[in-house]
Amino acid sequence: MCVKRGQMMNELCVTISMEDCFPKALVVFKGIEKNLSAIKDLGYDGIELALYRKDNIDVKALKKLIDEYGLQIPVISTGQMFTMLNVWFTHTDSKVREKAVEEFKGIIDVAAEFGADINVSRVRGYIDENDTLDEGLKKLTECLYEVCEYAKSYNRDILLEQMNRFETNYLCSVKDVGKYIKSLKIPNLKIHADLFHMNIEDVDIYDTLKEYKDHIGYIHFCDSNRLAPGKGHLDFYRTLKTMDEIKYGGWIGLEVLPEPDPYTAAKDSIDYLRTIKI
Ligand code: LER
Ligand code: MN
Repeated sequence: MCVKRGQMMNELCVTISMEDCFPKALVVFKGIEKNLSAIKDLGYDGIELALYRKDNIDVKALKKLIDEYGLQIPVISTGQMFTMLNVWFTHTDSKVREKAVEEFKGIIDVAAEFGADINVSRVRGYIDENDTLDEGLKKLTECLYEVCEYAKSYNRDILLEQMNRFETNYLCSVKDVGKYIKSLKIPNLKIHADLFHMNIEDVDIYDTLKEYKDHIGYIHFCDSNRLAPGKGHLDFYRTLKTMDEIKYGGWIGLEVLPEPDPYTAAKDSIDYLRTIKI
């Protein structure tokens, strides 16, 4: 559902994780209960929740809380599985890949409770030096088939995030992820675009969004330096205009550095986006 906000038509969520998450987790807020009130007051429609295991949260208690605040959880992200559990989908050891899939399915169970889709970012891993790109992609594909099939039973999408060359060594651009996803033809596997990575890897942000418009399931927003929109050199007017043209009606997730502090970063982000008239 789209909410009309000025002339911007997308719902906004902000990244958050539990207090005892990976210390360097790229989220705006740490600690769920203590931040929901501020997130609601700032005008966000929901939270993107970063988990690494299904038992990181008490589902019943969180459901009650987010209902009380009238917030939603459109996406659960899983990047910390890589750092906290040391498992990933392109690992050369099949036992580790199996463990990654099993843990990921647990997170899908949680996501289904909230009607959330599930992101695959750092948990996709990197192509090992002993594998060719094709061998690495085959490992990823096997895992994705399994988790997409599992998510299908809940009617949820899997969002495969592009990540720049300094964070992984394959599927770095939206174009790469888009071509790969189109070749697989898994209906509930979508592109998760991230403007920070697109700015580094894609030839043209706007043309690429247009080219892969039918496959984009979610978008991370931040500026060129990972700060709040408006603090770097990305053109958010053109980006939002393009999203309007391609009729992207999905969520935008604010994944910005918590600088100078989480509240200010979240406030600066939403305040700036609201000034843009498309
Ligand atoms: C990391 O750069 C990023 O964009 C995250 O969404 C992935 O964990
Ligand atoms: Mn991202």
